[in-house]
Amino acid sequence: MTRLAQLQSWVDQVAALTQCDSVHWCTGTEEENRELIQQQLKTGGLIELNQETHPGCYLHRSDPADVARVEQLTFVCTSNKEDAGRNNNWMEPSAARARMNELFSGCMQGRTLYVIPYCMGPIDSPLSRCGVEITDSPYVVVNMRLMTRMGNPALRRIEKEGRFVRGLHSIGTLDPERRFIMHFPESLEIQSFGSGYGGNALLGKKCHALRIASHQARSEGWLAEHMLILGVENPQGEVHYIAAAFPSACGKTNLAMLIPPASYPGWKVWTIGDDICWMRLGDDGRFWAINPEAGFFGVAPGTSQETNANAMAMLHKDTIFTNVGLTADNQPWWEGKDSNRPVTDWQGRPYDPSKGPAAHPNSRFTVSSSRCPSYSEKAEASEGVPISAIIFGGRRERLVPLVLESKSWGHGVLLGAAMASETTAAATGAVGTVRRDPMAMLPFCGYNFADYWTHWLSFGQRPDQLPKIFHVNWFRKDTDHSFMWPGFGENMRVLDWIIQRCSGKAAAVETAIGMVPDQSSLNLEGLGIPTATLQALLEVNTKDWLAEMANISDYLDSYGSRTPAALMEQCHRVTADLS
Ligand code: OXD
Ligand code: MN
Repeated sequence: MTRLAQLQSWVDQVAALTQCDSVHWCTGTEEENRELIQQQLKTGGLIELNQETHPGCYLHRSDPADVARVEQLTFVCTSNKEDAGRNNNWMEPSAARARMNELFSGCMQGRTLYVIPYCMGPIDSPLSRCGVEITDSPYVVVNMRLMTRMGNPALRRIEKEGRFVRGLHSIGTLDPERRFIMHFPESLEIQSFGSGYGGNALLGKKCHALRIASHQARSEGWLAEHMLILGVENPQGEVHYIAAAFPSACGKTNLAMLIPPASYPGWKVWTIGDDICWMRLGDDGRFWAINPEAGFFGVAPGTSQETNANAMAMLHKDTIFTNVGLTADNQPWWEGKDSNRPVTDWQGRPYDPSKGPAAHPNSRFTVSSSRCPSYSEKAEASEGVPISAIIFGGRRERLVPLVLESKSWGHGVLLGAAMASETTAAATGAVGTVRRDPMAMLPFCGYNFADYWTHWLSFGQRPDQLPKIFHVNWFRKDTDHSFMWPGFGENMRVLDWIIQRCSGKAAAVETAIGMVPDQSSLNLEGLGIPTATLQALLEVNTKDWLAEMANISDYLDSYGSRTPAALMEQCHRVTADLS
């Protein structure tokens, strides 16, 4: 129940349409959470894990055909098709509504309808935005409680503001043929049917905090980005905040929780967020950023003591695992975790390596941010944190140097717009093919990319205080297909160079595609990396880059007349400098 008439009447309307058995308004309390977990243990929606080693931890096994985001079934429904852009699937809003109404009609018979009021961002922050998700999935409720500030405090803010994103979700019958994720950014609405997978079902995350929020951010003059936020503290206690965009499953969570190597005594990395960043220009001309989420929905495979000790420390308590394997003593297990042996795979079958991995490659953990040892108290600050540097990055086996600094804001926007990466298991479809993924927002930008680049360029007016923009590539391989850069904690060396560049300290060499480290300015102490490898990591191959720039130019041009001329000019300038 709420005293906000528009919210109450929407809930009543949805209850009538879906013919649910009962309506439950989520309060977000411990007691409610316990009850929902007990109920799912009874129905099999959750499986209890070893409570001695993993108190408060549970496993969810999804339908085997519902394990990732479905980009081909995700739509942005703007009244004008051009406003959605060729980066989105589009459906005319009234046609989309009619289609969804049919699917939602009677779909909650025999089920409880849960109303989840939530706030994206600290509850008292002017940068935060609220939403209400209606769902018939108790798994969604317990995950939303970890991922957002959910329940009574959010409802109070919604009642005060009177404005909220309306998200309607039903798992339906989980039939892939009857599955759609629809966004109506002009009316701040989301409708998702037929999937229980995180990115399709936890509507606060990709649907609200990226697709709807990016659209809203453009009209209100801010940015909603697919970026982690971290703080690097030096031994003098100064902290620089960095926001970094990488496509899904390229190590954002690991970078956000980086532990500096032994060669950085007294340094510390603080985690603000691992996936989404909302930022706006402050009166001081700097970007101030918040993490709209309150939890991590991280990829499990590959997470280990060596790759992410902070994550490992938070995953033995109060965590929901989705689609991981199990050991004989009922502990969660995934490829790369440790030397334990799984006995059951993610589908609950006896583990048989010839049938594939024990954990699904996109298996996940959901856990509250507060459980992370490196979580920064600044993540709760209503004003956010000031951003010194923005990093773009992709997974590229060849061509792209380890690190590159843009020559200007406009050039930095080009670095972001030209991003490309080899695809991963976070979305359905082929894995390992290179695709352009501007600002890592290809699956998430809620409007035409050409307008989005114009919006990014519009901030370039007061360049003195803006963050510097960089591009990194941790994933270069040599001719033997071995990684050339050690990655993980050693990425601290690149962060160090970036921060030094922001403070005007480290040296750099100017190339046509941007500034690269002078070989002596990158701290390689104790790394034992051969000089030839370092040279290869920083090399700019003119012939290959001319081909890359031609490809980038065609890509940007493919967005038609809305592509900003200033961006094409940046592209032509780099090409001319290479020639
Ligand atoms: C995610 C994704 O789940 O990007 O964060 O797919
Ligand atoms: Mn993501």
